[in-house]
Amino acid sequence: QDTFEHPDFYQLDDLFTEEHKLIRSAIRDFVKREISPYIEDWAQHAHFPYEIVKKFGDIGAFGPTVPQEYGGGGLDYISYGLIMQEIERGDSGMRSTASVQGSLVMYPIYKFGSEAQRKKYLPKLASGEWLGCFGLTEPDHGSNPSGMVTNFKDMGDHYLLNGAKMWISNSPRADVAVVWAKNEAGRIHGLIVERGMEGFTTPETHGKWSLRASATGELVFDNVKVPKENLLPGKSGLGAPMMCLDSARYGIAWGAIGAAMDCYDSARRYALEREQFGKPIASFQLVQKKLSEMLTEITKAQLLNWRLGTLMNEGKATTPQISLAKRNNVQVALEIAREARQIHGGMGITGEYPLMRHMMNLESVVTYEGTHDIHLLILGNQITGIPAFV
Ligand code: TGC
Ligand code: FAD
Repeated sequence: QDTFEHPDFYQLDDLFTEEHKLIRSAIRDFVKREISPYIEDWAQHAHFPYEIVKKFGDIGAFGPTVPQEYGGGGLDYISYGLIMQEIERGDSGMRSTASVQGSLVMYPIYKFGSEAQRKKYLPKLASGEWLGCFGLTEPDHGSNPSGMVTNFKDMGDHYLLNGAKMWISNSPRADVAVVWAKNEAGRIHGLIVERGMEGFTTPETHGKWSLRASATGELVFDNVKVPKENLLPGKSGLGAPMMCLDSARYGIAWGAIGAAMDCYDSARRYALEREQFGKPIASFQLVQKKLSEMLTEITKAQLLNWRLGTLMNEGKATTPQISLAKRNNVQVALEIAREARQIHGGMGITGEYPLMRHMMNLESVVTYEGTHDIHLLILGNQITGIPAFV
């Protein structure tokens, strides 16, 4: 029985509009109905529930900030954040499916695509008829995507694409891939690659202990002929994929706190019910310390998210501000998951409770979309003006 209650210690609900609260409750109900009853089983069996894609489309979880004329929700960034928060309360892997589709596939097509590309792809991606993925990371270039070797040559009437991408969420089931590759001059461009193009394969990555309900894989391009109209014309250079990452990292800052809230809620209930030494374990100071620190960190992160959301709405949020929120919120969520796991004692390692799953998922979340340390260096660069990446 999913009886989740979200902590709202600083009455943040007063800052949300009625529409925000309606959206949050619709997604929360969806997660209660369509994800929470099944997620442990999917994760235990490393099963990606493909049918969720269409359901996410129906509930408006794909591309909430994309204008309605292209099938998106036409909503603001607080709504987007709340949607990610509620989905990740269910599972980080499910949020990955939604945030890749919205921020990393629909966003670049909307932002950098031609009108014909927008009309062709966005409505089908928004409805969940098509699933998309985003190929930036390569086997030898993760934190340093500008070193990528995937490349395309101009063959006159088409481009010839070669190379490989690794660790790509949704790839094994994706119909469409937004792929970042270098042209003959070494300039990065985005290309839309479709399943079925000759020489394009998407082998699945097995054996993950994290994001087990999300499908992860490679993208392999062996002389793939990409039609010229599939190049995203609006922007080139590393800045183009980085702009997509700004949007996705923002969603993760909210999502991670959804996972943290789920862990806190479970720990609070368990501590009140579980008795040792003749008393509820919630009566012991050390358990109260853990719960108090969890609530403190969740509250700080909620305030950070809300303010960042208002800056996003005004078009004023900067990359370092987004880095600070992604880095902080994922790290506190990971710590909360570990502490909540301890409060559950031995029960915490089982699938009866969500702790271990959230904890293992968050190990990916702290790594993808820029590792914890890369975000620290983005902040260091902002503070000092000296990039310490190289
Ligand atoms: P740097 O020299 O800083 O910048 C190169 C060019 O890019 C421009 N730029 C941006 N433009 C717009 N928005 C941004 N946020 C931008 N960031 C950079 C910059 O102005 C410059 O332009 P120009 O015209 O001067 O050339 O680049 P760098 O090579 O030194 O790299 C900086 C660094 C390390 C911070 C960056 O590469 C980085 O963030 N690395 C981490 C890689 C990463 O986050 N990968 C994520 C892959 S996708 C993923 O993980 C999806 S998981 C999805 C899920 O399942 O949820
Ligand atoms: P590396 O870059 O090799 O880093 C290894 C370690 O070295 C890290 O601790 C890092 O912080 C540290 N390090 C690297 N450089 C520096 C430096 N300059 N200073 C200090 N420390 C440094 N990518 C996509 O493009 N699309 C996706 O959909 C996608 N989905 C993913 C799903 C999952 C489950 C995972 C695990 C990853 C996914 N990724 C995706 C890739 C992800 O973005 C990369 O894993 C991440 O950017 C880190 O790259 P890497 O794994 O190659 O680690």
